[in-house]
Amino acid sequence: MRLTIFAATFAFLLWVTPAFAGSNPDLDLDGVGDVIDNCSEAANPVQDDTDGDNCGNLCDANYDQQGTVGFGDFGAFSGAFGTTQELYMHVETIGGGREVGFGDFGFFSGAFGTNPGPSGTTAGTTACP
Ligand SMILES: [Ca+2]
Ligand SMILES: [Ca+2]
Ligand SMILES: [Ca+2]
Ligand SMILES: [Ca+2]
Repeated sequence: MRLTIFAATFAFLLWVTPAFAGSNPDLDLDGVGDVIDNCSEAANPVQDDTDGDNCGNLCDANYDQQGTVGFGDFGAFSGAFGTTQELYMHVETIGGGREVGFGDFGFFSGAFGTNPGPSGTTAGTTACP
């Protein structure tokens, strides 16, 4: 029974995904169309957005929502290193259960001095342009 439901769900997704993608391009190929993708240039099928600014965790190192990613954000990230706070996880982990680590720091350092995003859901906003 469970296998039947799984097979039916899988078949449905196979059927629905290309149809949806056709009307909504998916630049990062994560299955979430650009206009509803909270990180439109980073594959994040789970769409985690811990601080709720419509900019997904995978492209949002702007924790204080002020300007570009800066020293205030660095202080926050440093304090979260080694903890399990999802806000600071910039490498998607399906199922969770890990700590903020060097992979996340790699993203953070690359994002320093830049704006978060881009997000398909917040075009033109300050928090996630
Ligand atoms: Ca996408
Ligand atoms: Ca994405
Ligand atoms: Ca966010
Ligand atoms: Ca943010």
